[in-house]
Amino acid sequence: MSAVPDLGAGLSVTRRGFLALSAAGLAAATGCAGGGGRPSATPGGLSLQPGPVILDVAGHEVPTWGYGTVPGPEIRLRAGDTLRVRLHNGLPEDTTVHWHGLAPPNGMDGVPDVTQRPVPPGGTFRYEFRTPVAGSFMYHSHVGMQLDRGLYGPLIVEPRDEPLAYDREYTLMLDDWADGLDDGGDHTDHGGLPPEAAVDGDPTTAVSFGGRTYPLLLVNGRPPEDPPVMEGRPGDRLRLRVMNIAADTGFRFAVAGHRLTVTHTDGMPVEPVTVDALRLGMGERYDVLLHLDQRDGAWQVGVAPEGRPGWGRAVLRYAGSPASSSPPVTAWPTELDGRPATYGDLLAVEPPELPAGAPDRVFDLTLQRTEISGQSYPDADPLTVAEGEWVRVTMRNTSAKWHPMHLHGHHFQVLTPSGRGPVKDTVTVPARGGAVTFDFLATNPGDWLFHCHNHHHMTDGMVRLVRYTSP
Ligand SMILES: [Cu+2]
Repeated sequence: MSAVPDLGAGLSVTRRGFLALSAAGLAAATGCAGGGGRPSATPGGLSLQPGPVILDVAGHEVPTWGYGTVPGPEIRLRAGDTLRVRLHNGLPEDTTVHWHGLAPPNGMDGVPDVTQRPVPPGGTFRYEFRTPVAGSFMYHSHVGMQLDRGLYGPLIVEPRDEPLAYDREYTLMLDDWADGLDDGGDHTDHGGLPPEAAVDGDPTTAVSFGGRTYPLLLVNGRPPEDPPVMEGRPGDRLRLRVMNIAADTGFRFAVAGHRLTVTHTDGMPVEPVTVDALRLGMGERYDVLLHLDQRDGAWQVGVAPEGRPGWGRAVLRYAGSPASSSPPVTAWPTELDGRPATYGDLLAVEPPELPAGAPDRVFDLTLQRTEISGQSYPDADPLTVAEGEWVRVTMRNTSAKWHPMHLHGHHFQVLTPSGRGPVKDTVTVPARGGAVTFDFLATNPGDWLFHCHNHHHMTDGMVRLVRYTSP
């Protein structure tokens, strides 16, 4: 058991601090100010040990599972490095680690019974693969609902030459948290809304991602009463890596008194666009630049769940501002009601090089309840592709829930009216007639999961395999 009394000011690292660590030859460094976990470095790489932990939720000790802390320690690499992690399973059940957003060789993808045998209690597994693509990623267990207990952490791959100028960066992992976490993580008995609860009003704005009750929303493992604090000086530019790791909750995110310049989604660069707010389905990430153009003060960083009650937050504090200036716990930044970034706003900087002509393979899928075109995994047909093909997937959502759909092992380009839609690995398909189309190049052979990142929907079978045929 390891106590996790303090994750400090969120996960932060200064440019200078990181560069110094890199110069010292460390393959990975954690930026947890205030004593969060650090992946223990061994001669062969890093060690991750999932096991029981105590999460301190505003003074309440909550027994749960984690990689030492919740979130787990930040893993930080540089593009082209090799990720080497030895997993030691300290849980009483099988586990694996999935590297969300990376495109490793199939055998390293961490999906139990698809890409590897699950690791039994007391067992070990060695993950090792190159990470050529920079970006903001996450790692998490891919067994059952283990992610929902806290088995997740941030994974940052730095570019060799950073094109963005900023003074300091913070990673914010947004999570929903149920009480009674010793019940196995399936929170269906807490009196939540029915799974397909009707949502009143305009269906294009009425958003429901999930149906369960999650009374607490956490930012970097901390409740709104004990928020992580980001600091900077007037004139600074902060880089925020905002990640939705929740099992069942979509979020809207905004910073009072400040606008957000989106530079990446799902780790992939986009033309900078300045907005009031972000909207993140589960599994999605946004990198934003935040210009500290106020003079002083402490500003609310609001995290509002979509389509259900609840509240999470962090605090942005200008250096030298007194602690007493913290905003009230529930202060609502008006920016949350402003214009959120939409996929249509985002223009890919590095779109995939698709050949001329038409896609080689087209899949038209319907998202209905928690089924994909009427099938429920594992009783579901694989989506068969061949290496080198240009594949197009269209998803039409007839259900009352938004479904954030995640493809393993590949990055895809979302089709938008601009013709230069963002490159992502997770895309939210709006409810009640919403549709999204994406294209990808089949360049990474294997059996890959394609699934809803609402983990309840996933465990209900909202999954297909993308299967490469043998030549
Ligand atoms: Cu779903």
